[in-house]
Amino acid sequence: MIRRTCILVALCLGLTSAPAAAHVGEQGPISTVTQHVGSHELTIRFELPPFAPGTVRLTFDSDATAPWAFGASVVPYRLSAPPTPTAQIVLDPAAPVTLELPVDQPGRWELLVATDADETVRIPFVVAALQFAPGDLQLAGALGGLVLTLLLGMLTAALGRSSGEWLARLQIAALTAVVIVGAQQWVQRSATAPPASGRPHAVMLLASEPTMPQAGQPLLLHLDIIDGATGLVADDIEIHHEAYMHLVILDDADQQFSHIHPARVAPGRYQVQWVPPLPGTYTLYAEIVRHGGGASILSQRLTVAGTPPVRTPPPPLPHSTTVAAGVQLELAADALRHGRPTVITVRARDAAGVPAAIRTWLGMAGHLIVRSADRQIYAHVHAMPTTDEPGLVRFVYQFPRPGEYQLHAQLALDGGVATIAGTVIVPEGADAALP
Ligand SMILES: [Cu+2]
Repeated sequence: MIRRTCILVALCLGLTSAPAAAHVGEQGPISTVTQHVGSHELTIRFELPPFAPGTVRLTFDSDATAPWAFGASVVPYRLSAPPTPTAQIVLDPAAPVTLELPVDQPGRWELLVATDADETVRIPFVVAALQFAPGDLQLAGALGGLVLTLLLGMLTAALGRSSGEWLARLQIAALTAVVIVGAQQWVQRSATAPPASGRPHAVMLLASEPTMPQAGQPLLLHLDIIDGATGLVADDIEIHHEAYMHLVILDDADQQFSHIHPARVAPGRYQVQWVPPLPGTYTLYAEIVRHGGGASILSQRLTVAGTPPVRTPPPPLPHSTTVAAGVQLELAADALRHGRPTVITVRARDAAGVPAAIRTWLGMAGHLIVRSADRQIYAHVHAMPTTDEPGLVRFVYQFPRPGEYQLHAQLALDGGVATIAGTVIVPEGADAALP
């Protein structure tokens, strides 16, 4: 009889079990996004409610060295900005501000950040709906049944009565149901997500204000991301390494390097203010990740009026330089060989020679940009996750072929982000040593 009960319970549960829910690529309940707004880098940490209605907790921080005021509002996706922002924020240097804003319905929303410069940045986020999967209800029902039958058993024992075989059968059935539904839930939740289907290539359109850039004059760069297959704006750019877009700008003379994060101002549209320091031709490398796709780098060229300087690549490795707060950085590489992994290191020491504290920036200890002198090869390398030495950051990169490369390594110190640049010549032959 008991065996029949168990089989019956198992069959009923098997017939009504639900398929595993598909995972959607949202940014998650807690995320951080960094964008350049006006002339400042603004970092916003999102803490989303588990469901709506609820409140979004936002923490703002910036690299501004003077108090900076802006407005913040949350609106349903693509709705216009309210006439006056919901909250006015004044950010003092090194003093993050936390704010809670209500969201009354599930779905897609946007955080609007409005600055004095008449610029509104829009950052989308998704608030989940409160819902139970059929498996959750089954599990709750089975657990409820088990608790009820156990209570009944205790009650009848307390009254000194015999519960008979029927209660034992009920308890076994409830226990069987809990085990089966629990196992189904575990299998469904631990199942790996199906492989991403990928996305067509994207195209980046570049426009500038003014249209004829001048050295030393502020320039507003407009970067539109277009789906390569349909020509529609690509509004599926995901936050990766705490930004929508990592924009690296290098000039042909190998004298200039910028790493900035354009702000999202409309679906598929990003903008950033930048001051070209010198005349000449620059390459803009925009790194993005589309939902369901991997990282891709889109590039564009930009010419700044005037006579370009003579090409002057940074010094050869190993190379040391002193940055903010007297910290000395040293950029070095082990044996340089093409087609094999090379370890590139940055060592940071304070003025007394003590290893300097290295902070996490954009989700990791350091970033390395590698570009070949002929501009055919470009790479964005991330620091190794762990290091056994304080004040040391390691990168591993495999130079694909011999030749000259320029390296720009960046890490965050207590005084801000520091950059060190150097040049390496990767020789012919597999085992050639550092020159
Ligand atoms: Cu970046």
